[in-house]
Amino acid sequence: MPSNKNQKLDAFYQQFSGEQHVLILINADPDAISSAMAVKRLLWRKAANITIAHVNIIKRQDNLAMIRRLNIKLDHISNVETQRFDRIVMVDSQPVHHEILAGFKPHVIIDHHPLSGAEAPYIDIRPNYGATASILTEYLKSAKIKPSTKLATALYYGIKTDTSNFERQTIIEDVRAFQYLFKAADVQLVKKIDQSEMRSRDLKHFKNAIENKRFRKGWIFSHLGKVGNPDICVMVADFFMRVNDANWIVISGIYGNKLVVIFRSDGLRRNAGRIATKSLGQLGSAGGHKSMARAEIPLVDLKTLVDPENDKKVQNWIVNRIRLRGGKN
Ligand SMILES: [Mn+2]
Repeated sequence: MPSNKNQKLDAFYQQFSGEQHVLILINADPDAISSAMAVKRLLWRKAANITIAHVNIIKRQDNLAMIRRLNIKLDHISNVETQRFDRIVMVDSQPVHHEILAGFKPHVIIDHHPLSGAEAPYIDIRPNYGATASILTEYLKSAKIKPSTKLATALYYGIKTDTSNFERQTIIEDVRAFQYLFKAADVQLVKKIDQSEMRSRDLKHFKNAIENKRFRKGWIFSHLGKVGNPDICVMVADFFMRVNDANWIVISGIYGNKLVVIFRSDGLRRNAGRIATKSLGQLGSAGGHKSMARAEIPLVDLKTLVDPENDKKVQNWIVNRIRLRGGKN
């Protein structure tokens, strides 16, 4: 594989010709979506048409917000006639990463996950990069393509999420790509997308959480009752962490046939993972680390101790259980 950036771009372009139908396959997340958009831009006027298809079901509200607000055209693989394509491109994934992807023989793979033995006429895998979007930003630069606001915003968000704001595996190339995109990206829109984790119907849980909370000596407990998605417990817990004099947050909810309990702490005093394990570990699964933990208890087991239908009793039961067994005083 050529090492020089322009040689790489040439070798990439050699895989395509003007009359081809190109299918870009992704496991959709912001890095994969934005990388696919960049490939589509690189192939503009260099292929007959280009379709981006995702193999996963997109559930995360922020990912859905990205697609909606940036007006990105994606199709689920089940709605795509895959036989009509001459060229398959995989970005941010390799065939072994997903059973649907495994059914394809890609002509091009561009990724930052460790090399899995994947083969293709053109492969560019850089496992030290924090995001595939950083790699594709370099391709755009080599091709002297100035990204549109939409593309720059998507790539910027891709790098931001995959590196978790540069808290995860990152190299200087990621920082450089990020800096380059910053000039063209709509940073305000990125902020809006990033914060679009909630649906309007989730708001009632916040209202109940605030009204029913027990707040004493830096501890906030709140049981949300039945929830349509356990993520709402995490969102409420993270929200309460913003309360200046709260050191410990314990938010619970009933999801399906389980009680889910989310722990958050400032991580300075006792260990959240240990408190979760000591207080609830015998009843189900529990664990975590210093500042974050989670426990899940099957309702069949909970029923022998407290009535799961009675939200007030469940909240009191959790408070007492943590006070007696978790070491809270
Ligand atoms: Mn990625």
